[in-house]
Amino acid sequence: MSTKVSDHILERLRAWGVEQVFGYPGDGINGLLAAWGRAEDRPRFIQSRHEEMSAFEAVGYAKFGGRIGVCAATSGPGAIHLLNGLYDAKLDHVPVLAIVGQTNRTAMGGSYQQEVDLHTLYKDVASDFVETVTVPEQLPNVLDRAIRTAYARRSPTALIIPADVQELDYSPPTHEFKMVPSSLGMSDYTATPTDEALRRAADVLNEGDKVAILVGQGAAGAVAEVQEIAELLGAGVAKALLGKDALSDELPYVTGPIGLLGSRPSYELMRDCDTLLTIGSSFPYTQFMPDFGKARGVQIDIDPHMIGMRFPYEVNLVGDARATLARLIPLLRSDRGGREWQDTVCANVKRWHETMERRAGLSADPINPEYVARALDPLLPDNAILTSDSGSVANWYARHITMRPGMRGSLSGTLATMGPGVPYAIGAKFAHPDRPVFALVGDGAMQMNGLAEMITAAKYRDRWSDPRLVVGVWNNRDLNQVTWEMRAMQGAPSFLPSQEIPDVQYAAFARSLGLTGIRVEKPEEVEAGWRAALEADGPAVIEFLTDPAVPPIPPHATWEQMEATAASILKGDADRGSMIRQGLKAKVQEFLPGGKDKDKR
Ligand SMILES: Cc1ncc(C[n+]2csc(CCOP(=O)(O)OP(=O)(O)O)c2C)c(N)n1
Ligand SMILES: [Mg+2]
Repeated sequence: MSTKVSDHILERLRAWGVEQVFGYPGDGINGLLAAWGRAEDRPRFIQSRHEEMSAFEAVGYAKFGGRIGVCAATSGPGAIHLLNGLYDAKLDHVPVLAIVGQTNRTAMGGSYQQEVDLHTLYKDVASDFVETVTVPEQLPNVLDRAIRTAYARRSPTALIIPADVQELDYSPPTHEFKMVPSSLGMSDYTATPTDEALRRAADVLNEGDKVAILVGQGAAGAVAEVQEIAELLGAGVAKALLGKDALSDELPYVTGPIGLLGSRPSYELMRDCDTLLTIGSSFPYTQFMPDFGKARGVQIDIDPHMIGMRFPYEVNLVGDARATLARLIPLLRSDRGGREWQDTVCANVKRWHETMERRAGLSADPINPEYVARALDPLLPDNAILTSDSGSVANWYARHITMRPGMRGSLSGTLATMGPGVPYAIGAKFAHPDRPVFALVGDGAMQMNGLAEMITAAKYRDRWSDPRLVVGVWNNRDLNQVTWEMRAMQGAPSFLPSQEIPDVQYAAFARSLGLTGIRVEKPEEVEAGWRAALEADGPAVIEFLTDPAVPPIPPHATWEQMEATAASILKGDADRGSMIRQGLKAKVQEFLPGGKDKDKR
């Protein structure tokens, strides 16, 4: 039997170690689907409910698995549906390959059924590599390059394969003019800066008395080195959200998240430091970094395209975080004096944890959303993987979940799209079938994507050796993050037609799929609810009726404001009913996310 182009593609994916492709069928990839049948489903075809979910699953798989995620979709509408997930990969720097169909070559340019100019459509999202296969001899090169480029640039790449090309007999490139043969694989490699640049960086750091370190996902491979340099410099360490799992929250000098969803000690760390060392982060919000002129800066980043922005750094070290820190550390002086700066940071961190605990302990109507996250925190197994959706739940994930060594967590950090919570978790289950996975999701995101994707979780539950896939839903009947943003920025009352959402029976829906479904309506049932979800023998949805009146207070609110306003709002002192209708009183509005005091230090 001859090998068709489609057979060759699957064979080559297997040769690259690709174990599954997250996809959705359509006649634009019928040739490939037939090849999948001939190949006995190797790599395995994982069917979602929507191509955007396939892309998110590939992103989740790549984020947690540390290897390329592959997704596939038909021409036209299928390829269009992939886009948001591919942009998520692009903005968070994740290697993903998209394979999409196209109409037959004879129909191209004929305004044919489902014909979309995919090369143009994908030109931006897959700007590092997008190619249309028109003859068999382009393979394997274009596939190999798409994979190598995705790894090298940590970005999405795309192959467009017309339906009729998939059906052609495969013939490899020959040893001739205008042929481009290719080979498999590439070695690991390590980028490091020059000695001279390292010395300049060491000079800046050695002269600093109050050092702040900011880590992002690029620091994840350098845990020991980040700890060593933080201790050597007597520094505090703040974490961008994508770097939440890069360093343990149990270290006393780790100030936790930074930015609008961040912590007060991170805010103070940046406000009061005299030196900033950023490692593997392109955290975008300059206003949460030190004032210009107040602190000197050094940045370490693997990507010369991304370095040197956001803050006027004096030294921009291009290199792998671990290798660079290993060479930088010996250049730092070990005779630093007092530890007052780090002691202050540690005291602030302690105070923050106490404040957070008190905020979570306040009663609400019916359940305080902060408490839901806080109650889960101690129940999380050491090897837990967490995903968070976009929405107010990301605040609670950022502030109440304690990352311990070995735990993993991620969210759509840069695109901040709604909807990846559940599909990321499914991708994580395929990357680590033996680990428990938790998705923290708002009701809006659950209605947008999560509910349908529970069908996918039910379909594949038997593939996962650890049955635990716990989806927690904050059911506040509101698109709450935006409601608060409107109140803060526009001083506007909540515009109910856009903000209110229906109360859906998430747990009952899960049960209708044969999954565990738990609805928690009272605070005293929260902890037992989480425990029951953890003991389920398969995927579980646990929904909590939470109070939309709890504000996601930003980190620059003073300690007093944090305690007082939450308490007064929850007690009803702030005229809660009219607050919901008329927007917040000016006093509270002052420090809401984006409110008029946002830059006040
Ligand atoms: C695709 C997409 N659409 C809209 C938004 C804007 N947005 C950000 S958070 C949010 C509300 C999310 O609501 P929900 O999931 O219920 O979470 P909550 O904030 O209520 O906890 C919206 C609409 C977005 N980030 N992504
Ligand atoms: Mg909501």
